[in-house]
Amino acid sequence: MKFIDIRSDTVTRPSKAMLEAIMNAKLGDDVFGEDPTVNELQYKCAEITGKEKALFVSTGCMGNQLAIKSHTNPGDEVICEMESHIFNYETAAPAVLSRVQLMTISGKNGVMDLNDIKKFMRPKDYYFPVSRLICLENTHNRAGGVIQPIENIKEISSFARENGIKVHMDGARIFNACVETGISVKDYASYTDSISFCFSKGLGAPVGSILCGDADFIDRAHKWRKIIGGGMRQVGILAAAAMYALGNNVERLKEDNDKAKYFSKEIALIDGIEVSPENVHTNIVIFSYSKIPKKNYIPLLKEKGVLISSGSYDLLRAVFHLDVTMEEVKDAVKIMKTL
Ligand code: TLP
Repeated sequence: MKFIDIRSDTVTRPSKAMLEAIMNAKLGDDVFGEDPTVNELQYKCAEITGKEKALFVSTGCMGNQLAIKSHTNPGDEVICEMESHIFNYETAAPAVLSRVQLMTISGKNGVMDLNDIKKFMRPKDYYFPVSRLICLENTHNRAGGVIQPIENIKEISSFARENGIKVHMDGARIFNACVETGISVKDYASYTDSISFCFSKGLGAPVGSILCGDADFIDRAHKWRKIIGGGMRQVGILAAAAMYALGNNVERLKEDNDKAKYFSKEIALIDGIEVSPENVHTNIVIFSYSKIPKKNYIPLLKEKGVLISSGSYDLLRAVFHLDVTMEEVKDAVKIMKTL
């Protein structure tokens, strides 16, 4: 059976054209800094984000964790949103790798209020940890692909700058926000000290993420990447897929956002489904279903050929990407309506 797989935008397979780009990649040993395709990708991403340097990393988690490691000292505190990926899905890596403490702030639909950040900032006294870094997630995964409002980012950023605090943006799906708002990655990144984004989600590459920031920061991250065993050799084969993705798969993300919006409006009509189509900004739909418990509903849909994922708590999640057509989205809706 061919499944309609809307568990995540990480499930995409490289297209034929992407595989050709991989086949034709010029390669070298990246631990010696000699892989021309990796170097090209890193230059390009530094340019896209308006940062001095970029570092190709294997995963979004690695990008976030190297950012935390390179911005902080052990014993510091890192402010992030309660539902953020860094807090929920990165296996307590900030505690393990950076030996920092996370201060989580409950946002509204994933968006932290500056007043809350101010409230939870540590006063400067020796018995408090140092509030060192604020992490923003754009788009916000568990909130359902919510775009961080630019005004809010600006406010948080200027407060952080006034107080000597660094800002990192987990921009795993930043391009899904850009195609929707018309705001460039460079604009978003101008309010942050570092930004990471993924090639292996909506952009359709099989592996890879990038971390961007100033030269000193990236040099530190480079060293830490080696320490944790993330130095890769002829990794231009992956960088080539990422280059292809940047050249061909950015603008089309709008289609994925549109599929999610269509899906949310249609399933909103199903008795028992609770979803807020007005909160579907990009390619993720978070919803709940009161008629069938989630532990039964997910396998039941699978039997009918639709794969969705479990969201947080009692919630369900569907994510739209380049390997699911609008026809398949319509079919998924039909199946859900008949159930
Ligand atoms: N998200 C995955 C799962 O880990 C939940 C998904 O299916 O959505 N930041 C954000 C906002 C993410 O959503 C993810 C992955 C990451 C970082 C980590 O990326 P990877 O999986 O490449 O380490």
